[in-house]
Amino acid sequence: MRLDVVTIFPEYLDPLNVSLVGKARASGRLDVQVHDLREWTYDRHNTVDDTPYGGGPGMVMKTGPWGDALDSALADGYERGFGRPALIVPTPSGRPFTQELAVELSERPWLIFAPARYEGIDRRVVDEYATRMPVYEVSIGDYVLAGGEAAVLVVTEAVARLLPGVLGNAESHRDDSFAPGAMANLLEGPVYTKPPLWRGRDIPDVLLSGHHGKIARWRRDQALTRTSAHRPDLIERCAPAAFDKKDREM
Ligand code: 6GU
Repeated sequence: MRLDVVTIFPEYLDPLNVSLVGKARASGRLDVQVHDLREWTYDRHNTVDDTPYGGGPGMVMKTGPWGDALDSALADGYERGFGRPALIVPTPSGRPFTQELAVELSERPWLIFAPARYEGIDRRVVDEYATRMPVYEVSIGDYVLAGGEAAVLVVTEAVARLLPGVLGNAESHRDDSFAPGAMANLLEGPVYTKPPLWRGRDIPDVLLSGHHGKIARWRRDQALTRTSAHRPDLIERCAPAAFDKKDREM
């Protein structure tokens, strides 16, 4: 998969060299190209923003640098044969970024991120590229960040770990909170490892019992308890058939 990121803060994307995403790049499963938006400015001050039409506070990112930067990234990716690109625009007014969307994006060959600073990018940029490729405007939660770069890191990590060969063990996806299956829409419960006793705290007996059926049931109960406490909205979304008599007695 190829990722392009166009930003006025290229150093903000340095974490893409680290850990899982860094290893995916090193192994050739992920090609990441970070571009400095200011390379597509032609005035003495490398201006990327201007005052909003209609008035109001803040600044709006200008069409010119974005158009030239995106065209350049597109020309390079097409030349190298990456296939059909999709444009990802992180914005608090986007659709919620979910595991389902992460899976959809992970199946694409080429993602181009356009993280904005200030009050956002002139709308004509998104409208222009939407005539040429799918555009995803995504929000990573109900709070406001100073810019979209942190969201690029979030989306990239969620997507990269789904790429074939990036997580060592394919089973690692299976129990993910939000993964499809029997535990669909439930949050993961607690986990434990050695030593068996730490500061007077021991391990739940069932996990030492070797009884796989009981362990699976206990994990499901823990997931249900945790989900009820932290995300009751997720329980509402479960099919009634997902629960049995024992659940209803909890
Ligand atoms: Cl994607 N961008 C910004 N600036 N703020 C956000 C966001 C994105 N998602 C939640 N808040």
